[in-house]
Amino acid sequence: MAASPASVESVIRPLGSCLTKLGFEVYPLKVGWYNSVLPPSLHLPYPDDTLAVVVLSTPAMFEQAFLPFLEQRGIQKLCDPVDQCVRDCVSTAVSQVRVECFSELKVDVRYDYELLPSRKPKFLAQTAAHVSGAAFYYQQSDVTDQPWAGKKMFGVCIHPSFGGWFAIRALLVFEDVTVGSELVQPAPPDCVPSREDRIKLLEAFNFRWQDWSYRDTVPPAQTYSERQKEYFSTAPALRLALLRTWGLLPEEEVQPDLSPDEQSQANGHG
Ligand code: B12
Repeated sequence: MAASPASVESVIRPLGSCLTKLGFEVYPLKVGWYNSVLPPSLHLPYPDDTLAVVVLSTPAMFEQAFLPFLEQRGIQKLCDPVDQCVRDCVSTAVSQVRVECFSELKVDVRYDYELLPSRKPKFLAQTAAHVSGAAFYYQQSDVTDQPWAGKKMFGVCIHPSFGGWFAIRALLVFEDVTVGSELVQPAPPDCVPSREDRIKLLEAFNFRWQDWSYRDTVPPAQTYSERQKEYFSTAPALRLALLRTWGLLPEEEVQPDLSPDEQSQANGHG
């Protein structure tokens, strides 16, 4: 393989400095950490020592990035507004890395809502968060002597500072950046160590996710603001109307510019 054009530090520093002030967090990982827990059909098609970065949105993203984005940029009507904002922030940050680091840097950016032609997610966000050390992924298999008798329970990541008040937005693979021994895999903090609490968490996430209670599994340093809660508990189809009632979406700024691909990207994940 050709020599790396950039070091881990030279990528992470500009990426972090752009995204942190907008309410995101970035965590580096090696592709091999991710691939080693997944079947080949879900592997990222890069060598194990390739640098990747997982991007999380914290509660502050809504006020620090999303509301200003609505005021400063026109949004496309049928494309999810938060997804548009995240794309804008991530693209700007990647451009900054290219400016500071290496203009030809190849970056494969994968968003949480994107699917492969096989209809599988482009990356498994929770697995990426766990292997990078960002947030422990509590899965059904992490509960001994399960009470659910054959039922499939979806797993959930818990962040040590924000509990469940965050989302996993993107995975960036820096295709030509090779990581050496300077990056040691951190274990994600196990904030829900007991069997009883893990059962409560998985039941809250699977049976009552709309009441937000799973998000308070650990005392959070910050939660979503009332405005952000109202936004994410509004059905996606009604969110533009809500933004208009807040005076954040003047009619004339809405651009009805839709490709079928963009239309299919709308989702409700907050
Ligand atoms: C499809 C999807 C859904 C579907 C199906 C859910 C599911 N988990 O399959 C539906 C529509 C039901 C759904 C609902 C919700 N979702 Co959803 N969803 C997704 C999405 C897009 C893909 C998940 C997926 O298909 N995974 C595939 C399955 C097979 O993966 P898996 O079960 O993890 O299995 C793998 C691991 O076990 C791994 N593995 C094996 N061994 C080991 C060992 C270790 C150590 C590790 C780490 C991994 C590992 O291998 C398996 C694959 O072979 C993700 C975003 C993304 N791109 O990942 C969001 C995501 C999981 N959803 C999320 C949320 C919040 C929700 C909702 C609360 C909705 C909302 N409004 O926010 C609800 C709640 C769930 C419920 N009670 O219904 C968040 C979860 C955040 C968190 N804290 O964990 C995510 C990550 C989106 C985000 N942007 O943050 N969702």
